[in-house]
Amino acid sequence: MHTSTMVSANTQHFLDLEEKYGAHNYHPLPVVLKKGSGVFLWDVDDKKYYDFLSGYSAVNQGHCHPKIVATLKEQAEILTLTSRAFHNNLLGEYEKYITEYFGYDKVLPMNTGVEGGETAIKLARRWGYTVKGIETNQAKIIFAEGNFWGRTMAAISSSTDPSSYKDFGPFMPGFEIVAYNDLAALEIALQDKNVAAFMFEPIQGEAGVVLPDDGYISGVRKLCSQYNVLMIADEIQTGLARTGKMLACDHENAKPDILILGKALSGGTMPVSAVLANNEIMMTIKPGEHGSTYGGNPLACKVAIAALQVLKDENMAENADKMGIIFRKALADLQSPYISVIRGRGLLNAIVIKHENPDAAWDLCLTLKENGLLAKPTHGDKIRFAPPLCITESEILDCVKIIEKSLDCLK
Ligand code: PXG
Repeated sequence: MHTSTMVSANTQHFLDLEEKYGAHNYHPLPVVLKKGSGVFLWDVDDKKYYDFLSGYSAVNQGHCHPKIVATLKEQAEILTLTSRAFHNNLLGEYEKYITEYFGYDKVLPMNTGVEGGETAIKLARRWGYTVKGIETNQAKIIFAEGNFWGRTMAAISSSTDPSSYKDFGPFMPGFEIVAYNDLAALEIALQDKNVAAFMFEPIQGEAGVVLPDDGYISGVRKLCSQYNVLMIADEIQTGLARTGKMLACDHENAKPDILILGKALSGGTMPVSAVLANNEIMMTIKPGEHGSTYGGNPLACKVAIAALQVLKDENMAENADKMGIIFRKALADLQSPYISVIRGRGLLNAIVIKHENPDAAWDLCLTLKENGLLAKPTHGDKIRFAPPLCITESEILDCVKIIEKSLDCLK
């Protein structure tokens, strides 16, 4: 078994630049990419790979989708940013499009996913004070254990992962944690009259693609309604067709009070996030009380419409559902002694590696890379498999062959 791979002098040049001049806040696989198209990526030595990460689900539509890129190029030559000090001719059109697409009264446009989370929490607190009647500064937001929604101070304040929060305190008050996939624990927490919202991922992505039991999402919906608490769904990684439905909450016909989207909202071309809610919630925030320089910029608006349209036009949710079933079955058929768990929904999947070597998942990812497939471990022994949603059946089966061949490195 090998723990490192040889890289070309060309690749090493780029690794050295990042090592010397960039902060060391990531530990990437030693591959330097320069081109992408659909499910494929190419490195600086022109080696071709299947992308099984999709930019953490930002590239659901496939790399450099021609319709999204054409829209981006076209709008980039006309108008890119006005700030919200003025109106622009695309914001309203986009707001109408996305609210009708998901069935909400209003949208608040932001950029990154974590800003979407911050926005949802501000909305929930404001609603808690002005609609639910929570006493000033007493509002609580409940989060699920194992949650991940980004790296800001608020996001790490709700984290239960020491690598996110350690030595970054003090933390945001008013956040509480309940076990994930535990409706009884949630019900106890929601009885507190100061609780404004429960914010959760319908499938926990970073925690290692952790699926709740059937009935959890609809159970959350029911409890939130019963105790007059807002249900906030962080669908930044699970949404936009990734799990085989437009939203992961759709699997249980549960409609969140606040929906957060990001990542694939631009098909991987630029940071675009959105928070959707009905008037009772959204209208609690008044002019000047929230915003962002780039939020709602005309380039993002035009690109987001194209990215959402592509998901529908190309039946990406349906394809994710079908390909996911084929993928998990083909993986199970391998009967590998090194895979202890195969789980997922649609094309958000993970395997758990069983091996005495704690670096086995990392080693396997290096071998997968050598064999032309890019994936990355999450939390040590788990590997996420999440290709772009345009992948075909023959490509999926080709990838399972690569995985089968690569597993030999663990012998
Ligand atoms: N919510 C969920 C469920 C996520 O997976 C975010 C919010 C934050 O999105 P932004 O756009 O602010 O990164 C995520 C992000 C990384 C990384 O290091 C990010 C994610 C997953 C793995 C790695 O950038 N998801």
